[in-house]
Order: sequence, then structure tokens, then C-alpha cells
Amino acid sequence: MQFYRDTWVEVNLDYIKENYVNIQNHLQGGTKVMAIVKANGYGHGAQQVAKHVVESGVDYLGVALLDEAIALRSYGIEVPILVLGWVAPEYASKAARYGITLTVFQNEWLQALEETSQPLTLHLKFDTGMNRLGINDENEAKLIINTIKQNPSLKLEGAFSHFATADELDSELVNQQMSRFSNYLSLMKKEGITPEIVHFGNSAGAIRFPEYEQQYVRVGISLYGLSPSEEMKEVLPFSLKQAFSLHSRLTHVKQIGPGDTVSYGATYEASEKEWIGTVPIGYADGWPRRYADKGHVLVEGHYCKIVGRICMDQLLIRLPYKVDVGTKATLVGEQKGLEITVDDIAMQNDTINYEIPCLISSRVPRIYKKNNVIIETMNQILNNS
Ligand code: PMH
Repeated sequence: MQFYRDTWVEVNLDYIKENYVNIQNHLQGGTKVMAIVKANGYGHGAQQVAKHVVESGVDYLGVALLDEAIALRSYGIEVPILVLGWVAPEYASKAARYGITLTVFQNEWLQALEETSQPLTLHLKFDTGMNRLGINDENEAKLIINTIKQNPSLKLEGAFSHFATADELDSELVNQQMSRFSNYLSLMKKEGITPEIVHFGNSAGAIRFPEYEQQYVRVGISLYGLSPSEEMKEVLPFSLKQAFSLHSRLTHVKQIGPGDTVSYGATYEASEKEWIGTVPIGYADGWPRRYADKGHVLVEGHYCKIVGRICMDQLLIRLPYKVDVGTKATLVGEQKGLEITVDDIAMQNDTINYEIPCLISSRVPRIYKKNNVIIETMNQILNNS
């Protein structure tokens, strides 16, 4: 094993495949899953997740940054990759060279393009209500389409939009967005362009509107086995399996007495004789400092309260009894029938599940399991895998 610290993330690749297959089977009319692996695969590891989903049948990937797309190419991923974010026009030729698809929504962007020797594949992004990125004006749409038509090295392959509220069960904006998007698609048709690939749904859209006519849905959070929102848990047509877990091992165990305090600021004071364990994970690993208030860690199948302040590299827990140094401590995951989920951590930190695995820093090695066997480890500190 190529890491020397006692804290690691485990990614269950079988669960990712199961989530993918369930979503794919749920979709109708030939719609396929574009796997979204931006932000290091939502913290799970973009390369390993990409490789695994491609082996499982995914034939299009989505990322946020050109850098993320190039990293996947360098890793040997050959399927089309769409960059969902804005890429400076001076880097478009780089994208073309790597066969990476870019998102376009500004006419000035097209005009700033330098000559490319290879064709550049583009997807038009329409803003239908998110007001983040995208064309939100018909005249701008016409201008862009005409500019693309005049440039033979540009291949307009796709058109897409993004839902702002598909994870809310009762939202008028979803229908408004759908109708605005279909107006834009009609406009494209009138201008003589029918994109090969239309995509709109994120996880929530894919799960709630499987019949919506589109070639792809861009699926992120549910691929990793997490629900797009709490309210959506009630309408999930299949169960999602959380692929992410986070573990550590106790590096020190000691007994303290009444009046003894723990960690910086001496905020926790023992009222009796207590066993305290040191867990080598801290806020520099992305374990939120504010989690100290209510957080627990599982040790030998017991919920152990985090006591005192979370430090940069370590935190302290109260143990039910003396346990050995080296005993496993689970921060996210299961132990003896008890579980701490990503959703539990998110709720206790007043955030969404998306944020939690993304926050676990590159300092924490990732190990990848298939059939309960480790098939790969990734330690970005030593840059090995
Ligand atoms: N498409 C785009 C353009 C996105 O920004 C995202 C997620 C997805 C698809 C996948 O969505 P899902 O994970 O809900 O399936 N983007 C973000 C974001 O910007 N903040 O949180 C999720």
C-alpha cells in the first residue's frame, strides 16, 4: 500500500456501477448517462471513477475545467469529454488537440478564437433560469449560430441547459425552464441546425423526468450514491448506494481524570475518569472544524463523541472503554450495523451532501475496492497510484 498515514477514503466501485446501471435502466427513449466527474469526481477520484464508469458503459464524461479534462486524457480516458464551464478562447486550440468538447454561449468568445488545425467540438449552453452561464437571449443565439456556421473548423455537436430546482418536488421553475429550452431548440431548428446531442437533466432531472426527450442526462451526485436532496429521497425509484466512506486508526489512547481538559482552548473538561482516543484527521484534511460540536466517530461499533476542538491534523474522541492503538475509527461509513452517512455529516454541518466528499482534501489517500478487494490506491501527496 503506497501511503503511510492512518486515514483514508474508501470508494466502493461496485456501488458506483450499480447506481449507474439503475439510473441508466430508469431512463427512457434511449437517453444515456453522461457521468459528471468534475471536482475530482466529487472528491471520489476523477480518474478512477471515469475509468470505471467507462468500463461499465458510459460513453461521455463531463467536467468543469479544461485542466480536469486534460488530466483525464493524460490518464488514458478516450471517450468524449465535455467541459461544462467557461474556458478562455486562447485555450480552445488546446482543447481541440485533446479532442475535448467545449461549452459556448458568447459570440465574442467565438470571435476571439484563433485558427485551430483540428476541428473544435462545441455544445451550446442555454440559460433557461439558472442565470449562471448560458445564452439568455434569442438574438444572441442567432448571432452565435451564424458565427459557428461560418467557421468550418467548428463542429456544433450539442445543446444543453441546466436545472436550478429539479431536486425540489414542487417548483414552477422546472416547467418554465423546460419550455424556454424547447423554444431555443426550435429556434436552432429554424436556423437550420439540429444538434446531435441535447442534454438537460442533472441527477434530479434524470430521476424525476426519465421520459424527457434528450440524448444524455448529466449525472453527478446520484452516481456516487447520494440523493440530490432530502425531499427527493421519498421519490427515488431505486435505492442509491453511497460509494464513499472515510476511516482512520487511533494513534494514541489515554485516560484522563476529572478537571482535565482536551485540545486547544481547553474547551472540553472531563467530569470523571475518561478514555480519550486521538484520531489522525483534522481540518487540513477537510474535516470541518465546526463538526466538533456534535460529531461522532464509530469505534468498535460505538458512537464516540468528538471532544474538544478539531486540530489541523488530529481530533479527539471519548471512548467507551480502553481500546488499542491502531483500532479502526470510521468517520463516514458502517461499523457493526451502525452507520454515519455523508448526509448525516452534511446535515450536522448545515450543508449539502455534495460538499462533504469534495471537501476531503488531496492529503487523504483514496483506496478503490471492487468485490471487497482493493484494486488501486491513490496518494496525491506522493503522487503515486
Ligand atoms: N451539469 C452541470 C452543468 C452541473 O453544474 C452539475 C452539478 C451537474 C450537471 C450534475 O448535477 P448532479 O450532481 O446534481 O447530478 N453542479 C453542481 C454545482 O455547480 N454545485 O453543485 C452541483
